[in-house]
Amino acid sequence: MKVKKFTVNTMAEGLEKIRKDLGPDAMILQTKKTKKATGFLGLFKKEQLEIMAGVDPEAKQQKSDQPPAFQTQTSSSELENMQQIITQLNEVKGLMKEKRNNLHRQTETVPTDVKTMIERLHNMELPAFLINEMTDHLLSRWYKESEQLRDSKVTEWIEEYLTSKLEGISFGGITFNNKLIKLVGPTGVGKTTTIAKLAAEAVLKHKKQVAFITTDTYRIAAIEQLRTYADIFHAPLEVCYSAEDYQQAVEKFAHYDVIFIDTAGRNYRLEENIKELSSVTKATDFPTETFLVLSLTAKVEDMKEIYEQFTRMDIDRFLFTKIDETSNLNAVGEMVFRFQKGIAYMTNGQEVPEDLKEMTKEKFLNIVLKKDSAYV
Ligand SMILES: Nc1nc2c(ncn2[C@@H]2O[C@H](COP(=O)(O)OP(=O)(O)O)[C@@H](O)[C@H]2O)c(=O)[nH]1
Ligand SMILES: [Mg+2]
Repeated sequence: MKVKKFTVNTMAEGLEKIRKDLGPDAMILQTKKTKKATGFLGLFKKEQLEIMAGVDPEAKQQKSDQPPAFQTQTSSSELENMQQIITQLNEVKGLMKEKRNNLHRQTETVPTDVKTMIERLHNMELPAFLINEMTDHLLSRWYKESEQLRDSKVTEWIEEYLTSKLEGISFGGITFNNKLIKLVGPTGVGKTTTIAKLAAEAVLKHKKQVAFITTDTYRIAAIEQLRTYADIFHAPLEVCYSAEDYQQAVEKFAHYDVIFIDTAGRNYRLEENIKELSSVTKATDFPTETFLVLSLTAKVEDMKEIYEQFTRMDIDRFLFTKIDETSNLNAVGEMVFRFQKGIAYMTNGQEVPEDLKEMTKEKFLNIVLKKDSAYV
């Protein structure tokens, strides 16, 4: 048997050393307390532990499946030391508990501010990913600036953050930089009605010459609806059944300032319908702006799905309709922040041309922040 003496300060330290030196099969043979002189001229005596431990290499080979010797050889002084360790551990636990209580007290007193911020964010009913982002941002700003937060300050910080998120996202009405203005979206959202409103704005306000193209050849009534508007503006209309028709019509209207393109509302959950739409209204040499028209009476989950279906059409911006038919505009913020696309217009009624509101970043933020008279 190999035997060794260990002089240590605690039982835990002893067990560690024995295990390291003699391996896991070591047995404690004896423990005793000693006093060691420390300090200046050895005036102070420090209590230490002396542990005799050993290991039998042969026994290890014979009974390799027995539990470690530490568990079987427990002397009374060892028990006493174990008791000491347990007492020490309990002391540490007590300290930790006290610390936890202190921390708890701190969070209780500190953030009425933080509570205000988080409540504000949740009341805004923005998408969860944005609330999480904003909570992190506001908390770190609050820690850094350690400012006494008034409610107005919270609003200011939220506004600043959202404004920074909108950098590079374009809002506002038609610029007339693009000759082709294409409206796509599901059936009945108000594409044709909105085209009439946009054309009125172009003709009456900006004195532009306009022409119309429709690819909605599935319903006679849809063609007649657009023809009525075209007649009012003394503008030409071409009905296109194929990609060739479409190319020819665009070339025919090349000298007009703006060509409005109305598209069919079909079941866009069917991918082939989107494929067909994109192949008929293929890119031309003229710059085109494509608006995805969405009705605010739809559920936001459906809007997200529609957006995904229409990505093939290279959506530039949103155009939201029927704000007059809902009191819940949460979808507006959700769609813009999620898909990083701005809004050109919102429409708030069936009247042509008046029920059309151009959307600026400021107006959009007012909607998100739920300020009064946000969209007028
Ligand atoms: N309340 C309300 N109705 C609208 C608005 N825009 C369009 N509509 C109506 O929605 C219906 C469908 O419009 P239409 O332009 O034919 O939709 P399209 O199928 O997308 O071309 C019509 O009755 C429109 O008058 C709006 O902003 N508010
Ligand atoms: Mg239509």
